[in-house]
Amino acid sequence: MTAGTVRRTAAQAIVNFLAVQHSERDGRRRRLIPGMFGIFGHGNVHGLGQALLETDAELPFLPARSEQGMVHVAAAYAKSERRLATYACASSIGPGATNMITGAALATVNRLPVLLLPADYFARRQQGTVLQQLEHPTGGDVSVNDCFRAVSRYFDRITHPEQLLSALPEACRVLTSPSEAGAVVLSLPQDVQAEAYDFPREFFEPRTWPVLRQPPPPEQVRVLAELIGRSERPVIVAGGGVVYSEAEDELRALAARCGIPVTETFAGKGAMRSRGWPAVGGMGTSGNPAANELLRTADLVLCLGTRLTDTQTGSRTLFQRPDARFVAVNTDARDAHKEGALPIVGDLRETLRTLLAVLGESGYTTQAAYREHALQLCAGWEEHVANRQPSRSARPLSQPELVTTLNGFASSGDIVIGAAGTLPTDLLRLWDASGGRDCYLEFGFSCMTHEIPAGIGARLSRPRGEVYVLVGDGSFLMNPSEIFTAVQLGLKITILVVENHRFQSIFGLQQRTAGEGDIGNEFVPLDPFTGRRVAGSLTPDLVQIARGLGAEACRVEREADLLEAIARARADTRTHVVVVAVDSEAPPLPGSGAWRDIPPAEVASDPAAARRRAEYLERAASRRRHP
Ligand SMILES: Cc1ncc(C[n+]2csc(CCOP(=O)(O)OP(=O)(O)O)c2C)c(N)n1
Repeated sequence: MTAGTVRRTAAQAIVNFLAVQHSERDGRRRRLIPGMFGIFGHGNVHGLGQALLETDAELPFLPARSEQGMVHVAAAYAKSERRLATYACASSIGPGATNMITGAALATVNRLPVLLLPADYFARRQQGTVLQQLEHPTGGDVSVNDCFRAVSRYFDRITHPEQLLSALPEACRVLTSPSEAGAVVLSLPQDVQAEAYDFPREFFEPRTWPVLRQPPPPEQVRVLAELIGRSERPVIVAGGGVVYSEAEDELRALAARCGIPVTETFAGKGAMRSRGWPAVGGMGTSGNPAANELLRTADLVLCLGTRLTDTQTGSRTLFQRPDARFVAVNTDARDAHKEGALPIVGDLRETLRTLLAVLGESGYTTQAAYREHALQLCAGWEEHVANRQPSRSARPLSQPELVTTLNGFASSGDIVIGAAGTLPTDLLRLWDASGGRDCYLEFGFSCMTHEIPAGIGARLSRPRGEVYVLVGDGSFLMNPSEIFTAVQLGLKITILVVENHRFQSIFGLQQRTAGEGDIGNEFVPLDPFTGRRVAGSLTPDLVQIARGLGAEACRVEREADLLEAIARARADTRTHVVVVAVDSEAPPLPGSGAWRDIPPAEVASDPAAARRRAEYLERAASRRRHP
């Protein structure tokens, strides 16, 4: 060891370095990586495992039941922390590593920072083929970890410990970059993890990464103010960027001052923190008809921090005015240019503050007739919602009734989580996020099994308030095992499983786009050789699964029993699972009026297929072609 250096293995250096990294925004400084989740195997127990033992909880280590699950935890934690902190996730080689790929994709799609540390095959290759190695036929340097390249914002393979001197700072830069955040992957060959190097001592000094609020170009903001000033029917689309940049107050101020209705995307759900004018609710295929009608006739669409995916834009059929102008404010230049928008690349909160200052001079507001029209549309939708309050009768609840019952019970500081299936739609439409009742919807990747670990991530970020996880029975059966993680770590969450005995969402899609028959969307017994339905029924006991994993669990059907179960859960410190047997034949909510492009077959034996195709072509023809 020379003066000014400290000898560390690559793995020890990673732990020492990560333990002293901080992020800072608006003068608030916090640990960037408060801990590491992981599952050990022969690929990392001797390396990262030894380093964690050696450094004695400098970086707290937390276990999970699946590698994918722990990435879900980290992503949800990052969302709850507004991207200012995340967890590291470590895996062994081979299957442990590839299990993290889905989580990496989810994080990158949703622009959420996660730091993944998959182990990799030996850099030196003296051992011959090792356990769990995929021998790539044409690339001697290719491992399964190269799959991460497609789903991450930064990937590096550390073949010498000293590479960490540049790789670790670069990883932190990307993790804290508002325009680049996503999965960051440092692939760690087994041998290199245990090899030592003389690192400069100052490399392990505490470091703070400023999360910069990039100011928007003032000229662009002036153009935006002019466009707003000339607009008769402006609508604001609030996306996840509003939440990430903590621009909720500015958004509300802009909407209120100018009389502009605000619609929310899945990621932006709750950005207005209120219900009723000027908040007009969720947009797009899963949104409400009032918000969609306003968008259909909008002459100016102000897109704030949104990726504008097909579920939002009705596969580009939603905005029907040929002269509609788009302006997009985003930290990501690609998003800012979508739909031919006037791009404003910059921090959302800064942009809105500048815009408010510019508009302040003009005194612009929309005309009373437009506001009245918007109010009436919203009132119509609200009436639908109000009429669907759960009846006090003895019949089983429908899923929308479950959502409104939970919403009524939730109080300030509580959060509800949804990700896949029909639940995100009902939450987007029905959940009233006013009064501090947060809602977190992951519908960028819409990944089944995200829900329960996301509850753990939210709980890690917010020690107080209830964390409600809403999950379908299909997603629950795909992987309920992180319940055990919540129990093991004493992180209380309350999971409500909607029992409808099928993949309701895809079953509905199947009927609309493919036809009748068994393709696995219903939980019914099937002949293994024909795939056809056989006599009998199937009722997996979800309560026993939950109890087996250590949770308190019960099954309810009626509103009174549901209320009793969630009151019991609230009063307890343990994780509860409430299986809600819903009436899946109950009439659904009225349609959103927005379409989504899922093309039925052009030729098929089913006589109904021709009609489906003709209807499809008609809707597709209304697709707007943007410059
Ligand atoms: C990992 C993953 N696999 C497949 C899908 C496609 N998919 C979307 S929703 C869904 C069914 C979800 O069923 P359930 O959780 O019971 O919710 P429901 O549709 O009944 O509301 C499927 C298979 C997905 N989103 N994620």
